[in-house]
Amino acid sequence: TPTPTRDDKFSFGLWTIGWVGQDQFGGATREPLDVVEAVEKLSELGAYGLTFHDNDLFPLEATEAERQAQVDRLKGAMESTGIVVPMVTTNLFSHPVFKDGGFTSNDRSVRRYALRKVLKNVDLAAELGAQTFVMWGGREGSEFDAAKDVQAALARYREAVNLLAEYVTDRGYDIRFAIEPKPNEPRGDILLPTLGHALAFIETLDKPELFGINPEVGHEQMAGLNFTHGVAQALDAGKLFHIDLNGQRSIKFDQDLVFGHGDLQNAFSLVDLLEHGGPDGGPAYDGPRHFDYKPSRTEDYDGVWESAKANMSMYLLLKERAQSFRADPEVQEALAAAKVAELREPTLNPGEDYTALLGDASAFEDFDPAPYYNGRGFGFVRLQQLALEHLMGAR
Ligand code: GLT
Ligand code: MN
Ligand code: MN
Ligand code: MN
Repeated sequence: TPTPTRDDKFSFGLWTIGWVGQDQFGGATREPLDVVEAVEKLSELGAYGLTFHDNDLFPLEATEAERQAQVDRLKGAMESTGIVVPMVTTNLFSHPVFKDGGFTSNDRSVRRYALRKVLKNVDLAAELGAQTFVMWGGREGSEFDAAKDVQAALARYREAVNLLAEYVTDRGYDIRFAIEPKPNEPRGDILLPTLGHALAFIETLDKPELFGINPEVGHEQMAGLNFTHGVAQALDAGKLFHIDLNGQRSIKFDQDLVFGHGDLQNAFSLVDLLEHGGPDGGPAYDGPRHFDYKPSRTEDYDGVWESAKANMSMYLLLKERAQSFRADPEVQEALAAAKVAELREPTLNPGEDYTALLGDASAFEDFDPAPYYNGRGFGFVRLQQLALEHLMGAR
């Protein structure tokens, strides 16, 4: 399998490799992981970045001195390994104070506390050189319709993130925000449940240019959606600021499997899009390839590091498979037969308006739709078969 290098821009959340295996039904199966060891190990495996929540690094109750000691230990490990922190995020979901959310809790004092917690962590993000600040509002939501005024909650969400945008602008921080959608879990229903909801919300903000999204493979797939399609729409909107790669098998609880260990076909089309979906067939996204997965609680630390490697291997193998797919002359011929490139051609002629279209008899009066019945197939299934043969290494 291919060896990852720093140029591949692979990053991991400290909460991923550091997940000790606690779940709804059982306790931890592993000892906590120290941040210095995490950084050293990731560096050794070929990753380039580490990301974290404030409380992955130090507990919410930490004193200033305890907090600083952990920040200094992380900085030391970054210096000695060259590992960077491309993204930072804030935990507004674990502590009981956030049981009804942070920015959108019905309790105003909780909302003010959440804002102060995030502002403090934005300073840390800037100090560590992070350019993206992720906001996953896992507790922003409800279980009971009557208990949450959703329009008011969205207004408070907007108020909060507008303040953050003003803050980074005034401080001169080179930071953009990425909203991470999820449909449910831990809340029964989470606000901004899909990337489409988040994209629409962003357009209502004071400084929409500072906001994009951090879509996660599993979160869209939990809602039964096609992740590759969603990412393509985010790219179309110029809003793919960051990405959470992992695996999910169908509509069920958030599995956070290794990337590619869920819907493999969709992972293939995703890597193909990220690597070859640009206008000239080059990369369409140049940000971190960030893994947000959970090493199975059945594993010991050898298994944790195996699973970290597996994420990077899957990405690189899929990239290699996508290259072989694109380079195959038979595929190129099938793509042409399927008119895939023809969709890039504008439907109207240059300068053509509706009057000209109405005057074009070839578009309607002389156009014969009949041959499309029982003829003029697109050959999409043949193309899909070729894609799967490449994916399986049969070509
Ligand atoms: C949490 C969540 C992830 C988010 C993290 C960022 S926290 O683990 O399940 O999907 O990306 O807040
Ligand atoms: Mn998830
Ligand atoms: Mn998760
Ligand atoms: Mn995530």
